[in-house]
Amino acid sequence: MRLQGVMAMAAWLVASSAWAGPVVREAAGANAAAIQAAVDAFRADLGGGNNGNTAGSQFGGRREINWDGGGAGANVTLDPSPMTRFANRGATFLTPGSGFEISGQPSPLLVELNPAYAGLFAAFSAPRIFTPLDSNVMTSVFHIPGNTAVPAAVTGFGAVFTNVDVANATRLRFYTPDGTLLYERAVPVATGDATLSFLGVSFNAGELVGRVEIVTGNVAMGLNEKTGANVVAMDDFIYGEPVATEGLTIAPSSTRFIRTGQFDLVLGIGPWAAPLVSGRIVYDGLDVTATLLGCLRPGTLTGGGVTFRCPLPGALLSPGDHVLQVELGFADASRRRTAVRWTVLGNTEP
Ligand SMILES: [Ca+2]
Repeated sequence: MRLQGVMAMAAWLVASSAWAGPVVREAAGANAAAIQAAVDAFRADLGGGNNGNTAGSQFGGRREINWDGGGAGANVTLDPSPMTRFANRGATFLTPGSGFEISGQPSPLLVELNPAYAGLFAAFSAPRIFTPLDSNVMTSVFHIPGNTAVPAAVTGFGAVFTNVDVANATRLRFYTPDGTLLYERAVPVATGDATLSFLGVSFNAGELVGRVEIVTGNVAMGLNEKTGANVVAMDDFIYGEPVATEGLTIAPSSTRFIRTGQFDLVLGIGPWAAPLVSGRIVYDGLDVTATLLGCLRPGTLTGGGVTFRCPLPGALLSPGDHVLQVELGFADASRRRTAVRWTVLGNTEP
């Protein structure tokens, strides 16, 4: 039985094509119309509707933040880091700076930070925009909507930027749930003032994003723009529905390795409240659940959870990038999902 499982796995490990990679939607230009099609294409890539402020992880769809609550009459809104104002949409924001600002009265486009910013920024969704303060770096971490205690992951993230003048400075960095850099890309430039840029990246081979790092321009807000200095603000955030990663681990974790001998694929599932009713395992975009069920053996109980182990010949992993995602469903309709990205440098020793 186990041998059959390993033989079947040999077929899918070798047959799987290379990592499908990211799906990139990007655009830049003088106004909202210049990026609207890219924004809409990214929403379509994520699939489903906008889940708004609905508590709990929904099946499919996305979340959005346009910063426009309170409308044109709202005053400047300041938040500390971590910023949990949008915890009900499953995202919390961190910065090494002093906090965050959502623009508002007396000057809706951040002009109160520096009078020289008059005419520099534009909103994609009017009237309010967003920035970290005293830093041009921030991070978005994901959790179950309405519950910051349960970490989660998404299938994609995108943001609107305004005044991206300098190439390669403004960037998005996507990290796996276990903390490895999955993908990085610069936001496209639109020369001139009050321009808009959009970058949205989703993943279609099972990759998951536990954290996104955002770099806006090359100086913190408040400084003057001068030769070589580029101040960039943000508008709409759009991201896939956060699904819990809690208590779910895959070993080997995301890493680069040279695989030579036999290795154990180990799935760890922490304690759960309701019976496990479904499971799905995806390798490089292919459903390999049936194959793995023929190989996985229950292992040691760990603090109320359980591990499953499948011994594999290491030579089966072909060189290149590979993604393994595990998703579990429970009788209380909750889900857990996580994924690793393995970069195999070679399958033979010199
Ligand atoms: Ca807005």
